[in-house]
Amino acid sequence: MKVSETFLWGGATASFQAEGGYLEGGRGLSTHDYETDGSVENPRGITYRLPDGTVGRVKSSFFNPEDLPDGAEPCLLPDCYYPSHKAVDHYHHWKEDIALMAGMGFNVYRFSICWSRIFPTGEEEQPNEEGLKFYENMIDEMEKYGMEPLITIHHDELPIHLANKYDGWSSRHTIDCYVKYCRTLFERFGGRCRYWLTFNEINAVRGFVACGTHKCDNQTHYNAAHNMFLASALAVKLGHEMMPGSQFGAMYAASALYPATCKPEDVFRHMQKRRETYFFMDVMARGYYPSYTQDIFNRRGVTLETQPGDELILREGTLDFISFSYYRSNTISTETVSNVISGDPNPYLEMTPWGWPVDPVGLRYVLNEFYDRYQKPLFIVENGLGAVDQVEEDGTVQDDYRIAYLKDHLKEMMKAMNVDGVECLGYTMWGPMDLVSLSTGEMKKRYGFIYVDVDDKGNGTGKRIKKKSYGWMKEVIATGGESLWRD
Ligand code: BGP
Repeated sequence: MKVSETFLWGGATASFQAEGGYLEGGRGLSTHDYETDGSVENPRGITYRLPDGTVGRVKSSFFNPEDLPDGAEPCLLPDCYYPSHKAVDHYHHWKEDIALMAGMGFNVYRFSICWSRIFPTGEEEQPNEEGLKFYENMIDEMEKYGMEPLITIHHDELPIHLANKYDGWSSRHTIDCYVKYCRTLFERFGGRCRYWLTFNEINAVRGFVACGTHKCDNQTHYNAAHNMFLASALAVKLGHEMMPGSQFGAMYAASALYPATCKPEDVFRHMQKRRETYFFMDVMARGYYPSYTQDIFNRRGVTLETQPGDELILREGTLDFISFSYYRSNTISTETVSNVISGDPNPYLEMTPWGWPVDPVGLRYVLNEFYDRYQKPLFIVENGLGAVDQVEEDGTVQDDYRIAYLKDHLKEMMKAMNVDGVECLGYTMWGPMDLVSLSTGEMKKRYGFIYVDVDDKGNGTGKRIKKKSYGWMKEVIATGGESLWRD
């Protein structure tokens, strides 16, 4: 089996997990800049992170000046490490990182633009030229290697000013600021970027850092989601007008969902859970709220705040393709209390060190399910294994476990394309160079083909080292995936 020559092979990153340089180039502060590594307790006891027992959990976030101890300045707490401030310093290493990616044969690089680099508070009339130039330089460099950009406009972060002043996506004002931001990006990069993602993991984002909302209840969450749907639809419409031929997707956190047993109640519960999570993509891909919406809102006590004209906006800005992240599957029963992202274990599957079930067949399953459901091209924009890597005495990193994970997943992707007839535009592996974990803020949860010498507290040289998987992936790309089937 082989993929076509136009298939897009690459990697994906997010600005707050890779860039650092949080006070450089005229950048404003963003919601993630307030996340600590958990060494200081939040006086309100607010926790955004993973449940107890998760390795390396980050415990607290100072997101609001009133949460800070007396006299302390946001982002300047002594003895406290903020992972996004430095991350893996992609802000200064971008040339080297792009060259390393090109060395593997990537023809696409998915990265997110940091909104507060372009509009430091979100409300300026004019964009920050230094911020635009930073991304323009990256795109220039990528073009030299024949690597095209896949831009995530909003990857789980927004200017802190919009969060604190307007409660982020709770407010319709944030929609206007987002559309202005999009217009600026389309004007500047329009001719050079075919593929755009309006939002990252739309079904999983909620709460302060991702949505800028100070409350996390269902009412706030669904209202914020509605505003994001409108913002996405307006961006798609504007993008199509300004950039003929451009293609828009939004990103969905996919996990294959299975009923835990064949007990009819478990199967029915599983169907409800699927709808709760598909809901987000259904609205954005089809342009209207699905018939089962009211059932979800009734069960969750939500009354959506809409305005006349919203329906038309949603209808006019539907997505061109469906992109998603895939890391794991999940089982659902009437006993399931956790959400579908942090989910229940599956006795048939092994887990990663961070407790995520490894399920390559689940990738083929979701590819088929999405294609059946939406009949639009798909794009796998995140997949990979977070693992602890060891630099050997000879300076190598022997990450055979990562090779095994990727090999199994890529083979299932190819089966979905070649056997099942699914149209898949490309595959961007999460974190081609190691970066900060979203869920735990750690560096030791590494995904990359390229090791980055930075530890959980930001110490290290920042040196990049090719892991064993680097050469392996290069071969996969060069052979269009044929090498996966050799043995
Ligand atoms: C997705 C996010 C990414 C990324 C990835 C891996 O949810 O879109 O930003 O981080 O998950 O998750 P983690 O970093 O928690 O291992």
